[in-house]
Amino acid sequence: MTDRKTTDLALTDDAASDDAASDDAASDAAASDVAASDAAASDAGISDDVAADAAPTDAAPRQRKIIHVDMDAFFAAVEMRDDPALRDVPLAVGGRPERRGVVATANYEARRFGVHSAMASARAVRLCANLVLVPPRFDVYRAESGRIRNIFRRYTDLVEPQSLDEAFLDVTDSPACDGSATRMAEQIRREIRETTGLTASAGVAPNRFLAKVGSDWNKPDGQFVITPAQVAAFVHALPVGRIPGVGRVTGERLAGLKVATCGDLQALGVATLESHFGRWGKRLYELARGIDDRPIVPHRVRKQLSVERTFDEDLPDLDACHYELERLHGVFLERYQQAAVADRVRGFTVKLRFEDFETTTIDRAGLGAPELEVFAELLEAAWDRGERPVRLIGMGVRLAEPPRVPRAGEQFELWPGGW
Ligand code: TTP
Ligand code: MG
Ligand code: MG
Repeated sequence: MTDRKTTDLALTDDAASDDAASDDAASDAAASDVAASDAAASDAGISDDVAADAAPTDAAPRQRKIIHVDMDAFFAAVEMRDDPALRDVPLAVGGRPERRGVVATANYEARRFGVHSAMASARAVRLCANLVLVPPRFDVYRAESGRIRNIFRRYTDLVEPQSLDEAFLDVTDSPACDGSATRMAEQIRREIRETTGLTASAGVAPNRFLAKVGSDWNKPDGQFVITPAQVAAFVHALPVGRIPGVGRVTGERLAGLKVATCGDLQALGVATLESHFGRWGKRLYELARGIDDRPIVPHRVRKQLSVERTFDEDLPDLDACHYELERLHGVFLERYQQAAVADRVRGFTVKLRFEDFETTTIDRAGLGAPELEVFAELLEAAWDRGERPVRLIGMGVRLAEPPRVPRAGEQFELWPGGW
């Protein structure tokens, strides 16, 4: 373990950026339930006529196929993979109890004792006397996260990561697996297991909401498919607590309105729901009917990975540049390992900016490891172009697109009927 302060900070950061995290945290802090709901409502971007448009009629415009993939007990599973001694014990990853740490996650064994994410570690240790608590290793989780994202991108460009351990994929137009989203989800989970040694669960459905619910349905190491034909029956019986963003506070308010399932929720008009829950009420109205038109908004695929540094004082000669290049290389390697892009490297670059701001970049095609030697040669070539003091050095690798999964069948239907 390095510096506790840094680790705890990072832990907070990560939890804050995670939808699921804010929802879970609601069980400990009532106020965050409302925050989670608001967040869910405000990013909806739903136009006013959605409810009318998206009703499941024959005229429905186009049926999307969305997969939500979520790793099982992610941080804990990584720790169990890397240390056999942790495999058969109740395990939590988090901050130390005596430092007011919180649990980031717990393995399934520890969950049986009631240990869960966002719980104070001190409480977790009281609930489970044999609990083994290990500090998080974010660099490793980030690297694994990069590897699973590379797998997702083999299936579609429309990948929207939600946190380190989960992402939405819009595979409506993906030709993989003959267009079967069910088989894509199975294959993605298999590839994740083969690549990382970790298990993932998936939900397959016509929209984000149902795909997200689906990925939780058969956890761990399972998947659940909700076809368009099954949506109405599925939501009718779905407990409202399963709606992402509905935590303890909203759940209790709904219980006060005699609402336990989405079927019950359907009995309430949009005006009633808006009077109780504001904008979030409109969204609840739609979700209760299995309607969610929010698109999958992809993160751009990385085309290059580089680091650069501007110096307080210009570097006077080539020797000074070599010295700084070596230091920068250390920083670069750290980023490079976290990004998990080794199999996509297609070239190496060095950039120099001279004292007069003239900038030159040298790029050499090549595969393989980004060794210091390669960059040192490029540095010399770049230096020769200016031969004067240097104010900035940059170095990096050029990356290829992630390879696509080849089509399974010879024919690609644009509107495949099967799931
Ligand atoms: P989750 O996907 O919510 O949980 P999980 O993967 O541990 O377990 P599950 O099998 O139920 O999906 O979160 C992913 C990771 O994010 C989790 O391993 C640790 C981290 N995290 C936090 O740091 N704080 C939190 O409050 C939550 C919910 C997660
Ligand atoms: Mg998970
Ligand atoms: Mg998750």
